[in-house]
Amino acid sequence: MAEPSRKQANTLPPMAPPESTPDAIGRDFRRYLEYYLGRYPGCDGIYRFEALAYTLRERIMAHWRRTWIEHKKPGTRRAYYLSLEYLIGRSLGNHLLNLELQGPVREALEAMALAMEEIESMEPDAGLGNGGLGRLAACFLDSCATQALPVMGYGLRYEYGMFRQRIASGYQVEDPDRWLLAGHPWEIERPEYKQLVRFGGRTEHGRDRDGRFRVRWVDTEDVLAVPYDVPVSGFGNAVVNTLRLWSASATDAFNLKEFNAGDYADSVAAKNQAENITMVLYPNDASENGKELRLRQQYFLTAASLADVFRQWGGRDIGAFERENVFQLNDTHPSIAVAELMRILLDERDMHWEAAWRVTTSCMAYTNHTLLPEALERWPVRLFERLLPRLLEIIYEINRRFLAEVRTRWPGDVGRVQRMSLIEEGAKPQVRMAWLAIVGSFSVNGVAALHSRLLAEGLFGDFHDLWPQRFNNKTNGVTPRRWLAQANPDLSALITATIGDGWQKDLSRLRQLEACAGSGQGGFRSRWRAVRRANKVRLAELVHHATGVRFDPDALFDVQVKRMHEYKRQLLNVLHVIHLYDRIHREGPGSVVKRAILFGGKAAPGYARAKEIIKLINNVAAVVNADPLAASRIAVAFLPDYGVSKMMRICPATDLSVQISTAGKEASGTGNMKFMMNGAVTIGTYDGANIEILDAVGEDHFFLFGLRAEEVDALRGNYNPRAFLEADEDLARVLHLVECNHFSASEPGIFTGIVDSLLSPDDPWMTVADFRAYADAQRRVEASWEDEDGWSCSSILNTARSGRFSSDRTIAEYNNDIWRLTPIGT
Ligand code: 26W
Repeated sequence: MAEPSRKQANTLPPMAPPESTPDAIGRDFRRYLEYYLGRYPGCDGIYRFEALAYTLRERIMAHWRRTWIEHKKPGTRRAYYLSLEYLIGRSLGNHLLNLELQGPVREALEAMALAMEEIESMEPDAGLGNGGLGRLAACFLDSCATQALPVMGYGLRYEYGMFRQRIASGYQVEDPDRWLLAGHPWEIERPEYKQLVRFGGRTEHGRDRDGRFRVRWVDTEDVLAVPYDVPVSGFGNAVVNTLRLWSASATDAFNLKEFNAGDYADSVAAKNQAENITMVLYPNDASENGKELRLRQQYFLTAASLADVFRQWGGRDIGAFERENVFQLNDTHPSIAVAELMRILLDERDMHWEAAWRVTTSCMAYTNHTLLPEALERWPVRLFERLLPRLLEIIYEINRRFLAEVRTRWPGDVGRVQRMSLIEEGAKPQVRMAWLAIVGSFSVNGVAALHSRLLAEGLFGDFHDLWPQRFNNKTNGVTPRRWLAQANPDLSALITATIGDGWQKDLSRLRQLEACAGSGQGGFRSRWRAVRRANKVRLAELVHHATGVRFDPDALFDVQVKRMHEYKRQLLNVLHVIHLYDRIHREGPGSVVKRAILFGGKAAPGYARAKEIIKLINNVAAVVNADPLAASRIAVAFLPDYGVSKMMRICPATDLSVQISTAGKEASGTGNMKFMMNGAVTIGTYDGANIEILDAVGEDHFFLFGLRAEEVDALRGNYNPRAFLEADEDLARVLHLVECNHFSASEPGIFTGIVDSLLSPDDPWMTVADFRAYADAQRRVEASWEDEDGWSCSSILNTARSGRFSSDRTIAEYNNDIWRLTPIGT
């Protein structure tokens, strides 16, 4: 009689968390270290990290269970964030902050002569994402938990995260990131909730006993999806939400076959193919590569997650499903969810098309993260047919009905029907995933005001004509817990001492710092400077350790860190560095301010031009740093392996945040917000969220330059970079230095491709067109920097006015306009 006793056991309340006195924490830490891990306090640091993580996890568990019980209460509406990427970084310090355990843990460790920061630094970054989109997902989870919203994240548990970047002879080299090897103490495997995901096979059409049309998807190759749960703690509210990551595992059918000696090798190969699905994160940022394995990943995440939601829904009335469930699609990567939800409702829940479509389009919401055409996902119909035959049938039917609607609205407009079709016709027909996401969603949003406007006017214009009310903007944000409280503890302490606690949960309170920006504020500005200088010393140590380049903490720290991409225009930045070098030689070292220029970012392994740009940065750095005259004023470094943890050291130490994308290309940017929050001043184009940052801080505290999006568009077609070259001697000298191999003496000609691209009338990024404006804006930076108090005032005002860029504000907007969830426990 297992069942009754299990039921009874289920009614037992969760255990209370263990005590959190320094004594209790110290005891548990040693218990884990010595009894569980079999190590001693003087062991390798990674085990001290693990023991501390387990000690903390025990203190999370009861909150986690309580939160779960709240989520499961009947009638609770929940949201699911579907994302192929979560760039979480380290978790230990974040949980310590959120659980308010920094004090007792530090004390417990000090009693053993151990340093908390040292242990924190042992944790490997969970690099399950590429860049902005993945980090945004992580910030959003933090804000959802902090606002006690019943939101669950679904993602993939990649064995290999984002590759590690090394620099050898100036070139990027990629090493695999086997982040799980060191152990992942935060996750809990839940094989009891595994799901079967089907691929391949064929469909059978027929009628059931009641004469209803039925489709069966048969002869499939199945893969198991095993969930691993990762806790997401809220700040100071005892809420712990769940990030559920799926891992692919072969079914028992494969395992049985292994015993069959005859085709042992084949069956192991098949098993490997199944388990390959979650082996590696695709390192492409902003260009799709159409690989079959990637589509498998997308369907695997989507199917497993939807199946998990329906497992929890159980036999309840499907009519209530749309009231209690909403899915947020993080870009088109999981947009097959539209067709998969239809498949479940039609084939497994016996619904009619119209009712199923109503449910689907009431549950799905889609966020777009890029306007770049090369990033728009399209999958060959042939591939879909082979891999997901039932889903392709459903997409065809969605399209048939949708196009009928378009024809009714615009009779005879054949062009429009072709443009809006979910299927792009041609020699190789393709499924347009963004169109599928729009047609299947009740909400479509961009991630900054300009981006959302450009979507509605351009890329999604036809759809905006049809359904204007579907479109909305949700300007991105970043979590102030990680990006200010945790990354910049000294500045946080100064802020708290000045305006009190509470800003961590209500960042708009930072506005109270405005009063301290002016003179005569009891030395606030000099305390502000002292904290920032200490941060710069720490960053200089990191840079020196990693690159050998010495940064003077009194220099202007001029920083551009982000994925390497032509549209982000690291090239424009290098051209300016060369211009400074040239100025020092022409006008003398006194003509420029002391600057430390930092670059960092990974290039997609297949993106040759981005890799050449890394090489150029490194070569320019080598020449400048080795030149005594130049090195007396400027230092240049490329910091390898830029990621979340590095950014936590970089943004508190940055004076000048470089955000110089070609206008109209950067959907939002989120690094720009982290810098602003920490008191950096931005030099930037009128693009993405820069526009809103400028609006918040005011033009006196932001260095704006360059072409606007409309001007970039207007210039296209008659862009003549050589004319800019002829009109600008500074620019001509800079390009000449590159061309004449001044930075590539031992490898002549390696930068010819870069120079040609800059001088091509077809250069989509129009780098040369913005050179003069950028150099002039940097002159204004120099003048401002020389006024120490004026600069500090701008720095303080940037922090003070950054409240709007908290992801708490963003999530509140998602909740008010899209999700409509009620916080738990209220
Ligand atoms: C299919 C390959 C692929 C992979 C990733 C295409 C596109 C992407 C992402 C859209 C790239 C990305 O991370 N976009 C960034 O999203 C951030 C969060 O919204 C924005 O702040 C950045 O501006 C945007 O580039």
